[in-house]
Amino acid sequence: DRVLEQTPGALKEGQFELYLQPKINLGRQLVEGFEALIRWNHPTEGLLPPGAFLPHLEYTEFGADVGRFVLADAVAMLDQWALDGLPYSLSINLSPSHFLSDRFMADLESALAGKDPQLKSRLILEILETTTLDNTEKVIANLAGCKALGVQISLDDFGTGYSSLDYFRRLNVDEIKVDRSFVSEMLESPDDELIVGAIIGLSHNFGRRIVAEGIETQAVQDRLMVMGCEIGQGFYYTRPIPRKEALEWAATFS
Ligand code: G
Ligand code: G
Ligand code: MN
Ligand code: NA
Repeated sequence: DRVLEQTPGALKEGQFELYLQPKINLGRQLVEGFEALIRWNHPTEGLLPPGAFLPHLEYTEFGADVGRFVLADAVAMLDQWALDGLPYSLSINLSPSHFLSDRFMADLESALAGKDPQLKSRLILEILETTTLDNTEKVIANLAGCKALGVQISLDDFGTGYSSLDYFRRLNVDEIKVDRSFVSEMLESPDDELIVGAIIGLSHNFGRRIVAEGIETQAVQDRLMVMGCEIGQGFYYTRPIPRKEALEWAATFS
C-alpha cells in the first residue's frame, strides 16, 4: 500500500497540513473558532483530501501517528492564538481506532502537558456518532478522562448513527454537530427540517451546544437561527482554507 509506505516520510517532512473552516456564532455573527481538516501536500500528486489517505491508515500504527501530529499541531496553534490574544476554539477530528486505542488518553495528556486550563477548554475533540455505538464502556471512560483534562467533546455527524435516546443521555458531550446531510437541503425537504428541529430540541433539553454543518446559503443560516441553533459552519461562509488565510478571513468577517 503506497499510502502506508509514504506516510512516515510525509510526517517527517511536514507534508500534512491542517486547513481551517470557521465555526460561526449565528446570533452574534462572530467567529467562535475553527475546525481543523487535514490535507496532504503530496510531492507528486498535489493536495490530497483526507478521504484519499485516512482510510488506508485506519487501524494501523500510522493512523495513530497522524492523530498525534494533529493533536500536537492543534495545541501549537492554540498556544500561538493565546499569545496573539485570539480567543478562538479549535476542533479536531479523531480517528475511531486512535480514540478507542489504549494509547489515546496518554497521547492526549502528553499533547496537553503543562498547558493552562483556558487553552485546554478551547480544544474540542470531534468523535463520530458511529464510533460511539460500539465499545460503549471505553467511550464513556474516555469521555470522563477528557472531561477531567478539561477539553471539550463534540459528537460529529450526528443523526447518521442511530444512537438510542438512552445512549444519548449517557454520553456526556459538550456539543452535537447535526450532520450536513440533514442541513444542506433543509429548506427543500420538510422531513430534513423536522429532523434538524428535533435534534436541536433534544440537544437543548440535555444542555448540549448545537452546531449545524453544511450551511450553503444565507436562507438556511437564517432558518437555523430562528430554530435556535447556536453555531453554524459551511461553504456559505467559506470552505476549509489554509491557516493564514483563515485568520485573515476571520479578521474581516461580519
Ligand atoms: O475536509 P474534508 O471534507 O475533505 O473531510 C473529509 C472527512 O475527513 C471528514 O469526515 C472529516 O471529519 C475527516 N477528517 C478531516 N481531517 C481529519 C483528521 O485530522 N483526522 C481524522 N481522523 N479525520 C479527519
Ligand atoms: O465529517 P466532518 O463533519 O468532519 O466533515 C467535514 C467535511 O465537510 C470537510 O471535508 C468539509 O470540506 C465538508 N464541508 C464543510 N462545509 C460544507 C458544506 O457547506 N457543504 C458540503 N457539501 N460539505 C462541507
Ligand atoms: Mn468534523
Ligand atoms: Na461532521
